[in-house]
Amino acid sequence: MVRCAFLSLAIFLSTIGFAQGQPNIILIYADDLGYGDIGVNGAIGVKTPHIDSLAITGVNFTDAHSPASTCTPSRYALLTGQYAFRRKAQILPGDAPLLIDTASVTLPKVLKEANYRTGVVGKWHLGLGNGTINWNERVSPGPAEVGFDYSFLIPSTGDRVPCVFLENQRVVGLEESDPISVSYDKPFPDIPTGVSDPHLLKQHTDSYHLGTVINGISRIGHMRGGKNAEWIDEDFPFVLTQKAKDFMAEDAENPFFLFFSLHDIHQPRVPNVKFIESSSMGVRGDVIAQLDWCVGEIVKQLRQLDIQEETLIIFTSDNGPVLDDGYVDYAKELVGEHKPGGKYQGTKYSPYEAGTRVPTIVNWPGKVKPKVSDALVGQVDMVHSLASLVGVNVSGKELDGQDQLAAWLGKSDVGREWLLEESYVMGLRWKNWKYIQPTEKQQPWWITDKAIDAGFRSEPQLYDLSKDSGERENLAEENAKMVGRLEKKLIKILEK
Ligand code: NG6
Ligand code: CA
Repeated sequence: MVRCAFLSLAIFLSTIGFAQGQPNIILIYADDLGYGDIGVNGAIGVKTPHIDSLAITGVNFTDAHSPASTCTPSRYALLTGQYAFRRKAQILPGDAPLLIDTASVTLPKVLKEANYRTGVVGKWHLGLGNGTINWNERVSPGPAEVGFDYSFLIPSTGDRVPCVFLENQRVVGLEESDPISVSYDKPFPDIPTGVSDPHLLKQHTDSYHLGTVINGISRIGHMRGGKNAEWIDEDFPFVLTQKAKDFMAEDAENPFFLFFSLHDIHQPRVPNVKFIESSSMGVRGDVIAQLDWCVGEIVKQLRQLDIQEETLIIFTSDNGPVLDDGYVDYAKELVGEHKPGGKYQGTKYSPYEAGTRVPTIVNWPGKVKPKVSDALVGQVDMVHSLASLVGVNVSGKELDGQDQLAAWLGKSDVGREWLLEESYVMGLRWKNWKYIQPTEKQQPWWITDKAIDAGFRSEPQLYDLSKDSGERENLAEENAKMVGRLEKKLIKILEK
């Protein structure tokens, strides 16, 4: 009897926990998914019914931004609430040290303070270790040292070595007799590369991705050993989704935070056979369908665990779309009328809107009312906004983010007054205006090689997005005063 009363008190308290604003939080982070790549935002080359359903029953944002137009800087800002340029952070190689200072505020640490169980499953790309990494022992510091109780990682990117999963910072399936070595310098003489053994390749690539061949795909960098631990790219959706589901089920009674960071739709785009030809756009469309399936599986698991009502899902992407990023998968040739960036100009790597304006959905049944929101929101505010949701105070800390919880939950249409769009050149939004800083520098040659316009101009650029969403007509010359104001604001942010 006493035990029974205790049990019902415990259940009552945990229900209160949920009711008071401590829902489970699942942050589904797609890779390189463009604004126009989902059905509700106008995709025509592929269907995304599961993502669309979250958007229709939640808030679908039209002006939500990743912090940067590339992966590492975006992820850094998302998890720390600080802009990545302050750490001079760019896309990291696969053997880079951990970028996040273990002493800094992080999203998982904030949520742990509110008694959340925290986990990350999928792409990391934030560096690991302190310098030289020994992949044959526990790799540290890593996710655990910045606040994740559990981690299952693609350590860097799908196109970089090492091509192995790390579970709680140890390589999965590693055999002692076959240790792993990684080199971003020289190839290992006895290990096939895309140059020495092109006949092994099932997808060709440009000259920047011709390192070690793993699973018929040459990568950036070189790797030797760990044969038994090598991943199979085609299995990513199943392996990662299962790990995510297991994490959710482990203790579904108490609040958890899951950062589900998918490989899709980054290159190499090698969909599982289940998804081949599920779009009209070749493999780039097929991996969007694959991504959509993963999202559907997460929702299915919430229903099975009977916790959908207590779960806040945020679905978004780390940067805008790119068709040709190096591997020869005919994304450009097969895209047809589909517009990966929607009506916006730009790509991954660029400061134009499509570089950072990404699909963004917030879904929380019963708590978040369905709507389309035009509020200007940015992922750099995730730490502050979720801290505010769960009642943890991060104000007074030297961070760049703001508490924009009301906008994120669709309760306010205002959002940010201004927003930094970090790229190789900096962009700044203020209301309907978009300013891009001039530079005398040339854009990196490997971007130029792909015919990508990364916005490098010696004169300032100013666009009025209310009339010119495609950023075609530079109004800087006739609006010198506005240019001056925005440049001043930008300098203030950069020099903070
Ligand atoms: C680039 C790589 C590209 C991709 C990107 C990272 C070259 C020429 N290109 O440097 O293949 O890996 O980095 O993508 O090396 S991101 O989405 O993780 O930022
Ligand atoms: Ca990316």
